[in-house]
Amino acid sequence: MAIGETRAHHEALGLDEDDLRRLYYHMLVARRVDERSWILNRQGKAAFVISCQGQEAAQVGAAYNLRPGYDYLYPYYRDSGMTLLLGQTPRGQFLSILGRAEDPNSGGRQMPGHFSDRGLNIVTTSAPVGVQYPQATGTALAFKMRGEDGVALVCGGEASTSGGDWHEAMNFAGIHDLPVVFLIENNVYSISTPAPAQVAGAIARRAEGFGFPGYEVDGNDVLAVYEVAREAFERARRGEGPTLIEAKTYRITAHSSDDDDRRYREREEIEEWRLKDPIVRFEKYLLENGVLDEAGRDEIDERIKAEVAEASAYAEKAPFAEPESVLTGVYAEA
Ligand SMILES: Cc1ncc(C[n+]2csc(CCOP(=O)(O)OP(=O)(O)O)c2C)c(N)n1
Ligand SMILES: [Mg+2]
Repeated sequence: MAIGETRAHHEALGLDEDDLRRLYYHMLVARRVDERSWILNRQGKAAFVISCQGQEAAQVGAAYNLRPGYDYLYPYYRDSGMTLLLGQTPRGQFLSILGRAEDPNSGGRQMPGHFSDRGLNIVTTSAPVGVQYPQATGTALAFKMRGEDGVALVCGGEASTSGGDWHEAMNFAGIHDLPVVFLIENNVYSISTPAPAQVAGAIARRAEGFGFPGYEVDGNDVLAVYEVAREAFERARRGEGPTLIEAKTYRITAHSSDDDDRRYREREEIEEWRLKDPIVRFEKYLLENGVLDEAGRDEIDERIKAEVAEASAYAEKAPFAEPESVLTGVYAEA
């Protein structure tokens, strides 16, 4: 995929300046919510944090193709950039991270990162890595059987492609030409295991073995991801079947708030990737192409900071679930 650093790239994609500002805003809001979550963790308020940092372009670029509430999203635990773009809020994120009753995903019952929203067709993942793939494929089959043009977008890390569920879902989707887009966010690590010790060969090329196309894309270039994902969504809507996208990116933080990444990777490696930070890079594109000036950029940043501060303060004050409600949502109620 060519990397578009010229104005021609978004114009060729038919994106206007409002689209670009929306993409930028959602990448930045995801980053700022994430940063604030680590502070809450270090303050002893949030038990566990799992980050999207570094993967915002892959997430927002791909999810920009979804029609909220019509298409389905099967995200994985890092995909807050996607869920915020679809309409979840920073407030909801903090309510979830702090385990409050008002958490929109599960009322404070699930681990953070288990995004779920009926109205937005966001289906929660389960904790075992990779189980979302056959589920998304089933949704794609339902769309096809009903004659609807919906698409299921399903996401995971590179290590999830080592599991049987991924291969079975890919095979089934290929056989039945299902409208599903598989997005692999290859962030180089699976907790402490580097990608070469996890994956042999190129993930994108595996699609060929299942009878449909696979593309590798620079996952830190939001427009490049949007472009390749758009082709995949259009193909799915035309009834031509699935597509696999491998977005090459990098996990900037440790795996989660519970591991010390100094034990398995060099600081220099992180610094090298920070130079390719997807948000800095897109900001440069917007400034160079006159979509934003520095005042406009600062205005967005200030707005987000205020929104994040308000959302986090709100969640800190919000009540926990009543103990009596512990079984709510666990068993079907007559
Ligand atoms: C079946 C299964 N095995 C192991 C784990 C523990 N685990 C949780 S996340 C993770 C790493 C997954 O790496 P990757 O798919 O590359 O996603 P990333 O966290 O890098 O975004 C592992 C091994 C699990 N949850 N489920
Ligand atoms: Mg990974």
